[in-house]
Amino acid sequence: MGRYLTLAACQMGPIPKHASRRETVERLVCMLENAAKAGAELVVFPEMGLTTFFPRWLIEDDLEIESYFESSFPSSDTEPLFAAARKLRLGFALSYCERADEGNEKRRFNTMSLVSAEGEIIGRYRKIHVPGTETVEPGFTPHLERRYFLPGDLGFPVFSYRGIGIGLAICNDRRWPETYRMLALNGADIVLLGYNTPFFLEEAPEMAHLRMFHNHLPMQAGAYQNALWVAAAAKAGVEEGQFLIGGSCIIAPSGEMAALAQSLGDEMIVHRADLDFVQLCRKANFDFDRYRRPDQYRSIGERRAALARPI
Ligand code: CDV
Repeated sequence: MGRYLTLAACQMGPIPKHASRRETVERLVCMLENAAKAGAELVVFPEMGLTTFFPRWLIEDDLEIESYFESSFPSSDTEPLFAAARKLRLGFALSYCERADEGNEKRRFNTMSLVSAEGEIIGRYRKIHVPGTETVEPGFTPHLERRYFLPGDLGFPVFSYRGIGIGLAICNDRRWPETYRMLALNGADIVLLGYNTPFFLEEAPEMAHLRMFHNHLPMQAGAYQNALWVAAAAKAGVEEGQFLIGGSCIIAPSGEMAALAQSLGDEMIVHRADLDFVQLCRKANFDFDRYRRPDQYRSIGERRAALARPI
C-alpha cells in the first residue's frame, strides 16, 4: 500500500483591519473543521493569517504596529486553533507576525509555525526573503515589509510530521529557487507556503497580466526540480482597498497542478498527496546524489549578486 498525506490549502478572503484576533481565529477554526470533514490531515493557511496585511501602510505609531504582532504563540486568543487541531486530529501551518525580543533588542519576524495533530508546536520558520522597502518610495507600490521585519535567522528547517519531511516558506520565498533547493536538501517531501500578493505593482504595470503566471511558475518549477509537493494558500480579493491575487494551489512533484482555487474568497482545496510519487520523480528526473555537482556551484553560497561582467 502506498503512502499518502491529504493536504488542504485554505485560501482566505480579505481580513479587514478592524477584525479582532478572536473573530479571525473563529474563522480559521471553521476552516479547520471543514478541512477535517474533507479528510485533510495537514492544512496550510496564508501569510499573515491572523491580521490584515499591514505592511501596505506606513505606520509611525509603535503601539499600532505592536497590535499586529504575537508575543507568544499560542496565546489566549490563538489557543482555540490548538484545541481544534487536537479535537479534529489534524495539523496546520499558520503564518503570523512574531515579536521575539532578545535583551533590549526589539526583533520582529514574519513567521510560520507548524502545529501537530496533538496541538503541539512542531517547529517554526522565519521568512528569509523579505521584499519591499523601508520607506515609501516614489514609483513603487508601498510594501514596507523591510521596515517592520528582520530577515529570518533560522535557515530552512525541515520538520517531521508523521514521519514526512515538511518545509515551510512564506510568500516572496516562493519566487527563489534557493528556497526549494535548501528545503529539498534538508529532507522536505512537502513544502507548505502562505502568501499575500498584490495584483498591481506601480513599479511594473506592464507586467500586471503576468501576475498569476509568475505566481504559479516558480512554485511548479520548485516542485518539479526538487521532486516535492507544494501546497500554497493565498489571501485573496480586495483587502483594505488592495486587490490580492488568489490562485491557491497544490502542486505535484511532477510540476503538475493537482488542485487550484477558483474564487477570490475563503476556499479550501484538498488533495491526497502520493508520497511514493516523490521517490519516483526523484529517481526518474532528479537523482541528486548521483548527478548534482556541488563543487561546481560554490558561488551560489558565496556570491549574492551577479558579476557586473563575466570573468
Ligand atoms: N508578501 C510578499 O512577500 N509579497 C511579494 C510582493 C511584494 C511582490 C510577493 O512576492 O508576492
